[in-house]
Amino acid sequence: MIAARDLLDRARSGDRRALGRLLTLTERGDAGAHGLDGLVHPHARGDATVIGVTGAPGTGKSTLVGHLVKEIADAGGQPAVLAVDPSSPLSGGAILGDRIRMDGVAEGRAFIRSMATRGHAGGLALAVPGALRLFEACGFGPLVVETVGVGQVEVDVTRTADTTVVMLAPGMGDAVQANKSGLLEVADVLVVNKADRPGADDVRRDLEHMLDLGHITGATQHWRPEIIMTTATTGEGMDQVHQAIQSHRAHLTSTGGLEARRQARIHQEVQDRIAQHLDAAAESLLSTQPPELRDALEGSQTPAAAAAKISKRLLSNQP
Ligand SMILES: Nc1nc2c(ncn2[C@@H]2O[C@H](COP(=O)(O)OP(=O)(O)O)[C@@H](O)[C@H]2O)c(=O)[nH]1
Ligand SMILES: [Mg+2]
Repeated sequence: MIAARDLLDRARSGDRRALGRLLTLTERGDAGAHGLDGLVHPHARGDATVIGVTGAPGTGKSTLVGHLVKEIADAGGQPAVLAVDPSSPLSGGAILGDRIRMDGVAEGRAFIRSMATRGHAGGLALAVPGALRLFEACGFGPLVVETVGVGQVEVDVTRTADTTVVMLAPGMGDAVQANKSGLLEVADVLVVNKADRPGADDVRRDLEHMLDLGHITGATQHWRPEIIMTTATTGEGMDQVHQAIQSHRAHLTSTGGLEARRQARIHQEVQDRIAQHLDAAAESLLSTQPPELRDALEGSQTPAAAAAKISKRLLSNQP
């Protein structure tokens, strides 16, 4: 095993295989053990733009991201993409398909990495910020994160992007449903993809209606997300998406929102890491078969009461 420091030096001088190996460490949750975080920190100040792209499976996220990174590269950026699809039972295969589809469009103009979270608790929440920092340390930016818009962790990941693009498409669950699941709440830019399909205008109308009625609220209440119709397969509307992302960023810059999002990102990661530490501590304490656990197992105490006592002990740091 080459030392993390050497790998990072190589990755920073453009060695993509070295970067790939560091991303694998991060994905497995092994970055801490190799001291990678500390090595990366001086090179990643959190200045890289982060763009989230989220939506139901099949709405066309990967296809759109492929075009988007081309727009970014044309404008002089060095895009990197993190594609996450933890919901897929066929993760490996589906993710590989994602990358091929994206790369086909992006024509090799971006560093694209797909991430499987291998099911470990909190894996995604911790691996994503680590990977983004690695990208930034290697000179990439803007950074694009594609996540499936289902589940709290995925929504949290996009909530902390500078700009979040939420994608819908006709026939992929309606706008009202997406709103109920909290997906629209994180939208800074709304994209109705598959404009070549029947029903796309209905989706747009529903969205307009919900925006008019103020039914889409949350972090974005001082910003009305633009609705853009796209056909990702042909690239139609991609320049408008890129434009809308830039307008949103300009808005954030002028209102101080950019700094707020950066802080939200750090806050979220600290919270997620605390949860991980507490989880590990609980597991290790339970493995010693404490009396409260035995009482709960024998039925002389409720699981809730046992948990409350053990937690108190854990948090007061008196094992
Ligand atoms: N008709 C049509 N199909 C599209 C469009 N965008 C994507 N697709 C197709 O929809 C499928 C899912 O696309 P993909 O980008 O993988 O969606 P993701 O799961 O959201 O990443 C693929 O077969 C795409 O070729 C579009 O604008 N119109
Ligand atoms: Mg995809």
